[in-house]
Amino acid sequence: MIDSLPTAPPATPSELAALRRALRLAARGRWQTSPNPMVGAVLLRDGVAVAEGWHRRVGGPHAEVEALRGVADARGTTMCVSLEPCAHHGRTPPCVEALIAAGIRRVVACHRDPDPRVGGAGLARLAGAGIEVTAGYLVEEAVRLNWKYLTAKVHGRPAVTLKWAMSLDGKIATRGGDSRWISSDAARRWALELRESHDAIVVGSGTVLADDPLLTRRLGRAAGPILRVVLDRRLRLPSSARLLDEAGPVLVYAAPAVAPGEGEATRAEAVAALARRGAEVATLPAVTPAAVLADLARRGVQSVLVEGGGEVLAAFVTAGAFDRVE
Ligand code: AOF
Ligand code: ZN
Repeated sequence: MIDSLPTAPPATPSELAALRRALRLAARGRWQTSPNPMVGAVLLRDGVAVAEGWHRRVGGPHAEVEALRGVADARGTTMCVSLEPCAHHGRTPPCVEALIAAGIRRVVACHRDPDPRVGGAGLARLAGAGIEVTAGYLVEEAVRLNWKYLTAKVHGRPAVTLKWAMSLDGKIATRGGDSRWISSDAARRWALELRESHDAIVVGSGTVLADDPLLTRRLGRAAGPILRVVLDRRLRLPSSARLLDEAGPVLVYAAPAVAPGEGEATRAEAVAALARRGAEVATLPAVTPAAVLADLARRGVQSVLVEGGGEVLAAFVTAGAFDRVE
């Protein structure tokens, strides 16, 4: 759709600088915006910044609206924004209407929004209202910033990061099977940062049985607790697991009973015991990376950190179901 927009003068050096500033502002929303994107905006009058804003948290005003609030009269100004302005009624009204009503003269954006509710319609609506529109700047930087949001929107599944600690000889646990303490303090801190920046953490039940981990956030950056997901085909997760003591949602993916009647009573008991401890058990025909990611996407999860163990990591690698390895 960008291709069909009327041609407008390309971004000037001051507009490019404003976009760079907008990207830095956008990053301030880190930890608080998921599942929404990080977005920043700078308003220019005659090439000089007169207001700026960013999307602070999901559900809050969009970056463009925050910037508009900084001036009494926005007529004739240029809005430089790191993402195509939205055209839909979501948690907030469409930004394109606010921009048109404010009398903006020109909009410069990094790239199109792959959200199917926007998808070029925002830029088209602005152009249709006689506003100069140009896009396609600092795209690499903008994509790097919002890679989780963009992956989720473009592929219809959460963005996946695989993380493990490995010794120089390729081992992920000590001889005694301890996989918790083979890395340094600095590496463990980095691993905790990853928990702050992903919506969900995924482990296999083998890891829970071996390490009895908490899988919680500890750095206090993200707004709430992380969704803890246990892949547990045979429902082996004990209701005494320490992770069930911690506040925050726990989701267990299990396979159905093997054959009709077989182990149904013990299965129902295990489900009930986990439910009493606040965990939800979801049954999937097969507990595969693809099935798990599809279900998580339906639940609005935008990003997933897979922490192990070896079998779970191997399943995601074999399925090609990952975007990043840490
Ligand atoms: C944001 N912040 O600054 C911009 C967004 O649920 P809503 O109403 O907040 O809408 C979310 C969608 O709005 C998001 O998926 C994206 O398409 C669009 N733009 N979102 O959270 C912003 N500009
Ligand atoms: Zn918007």
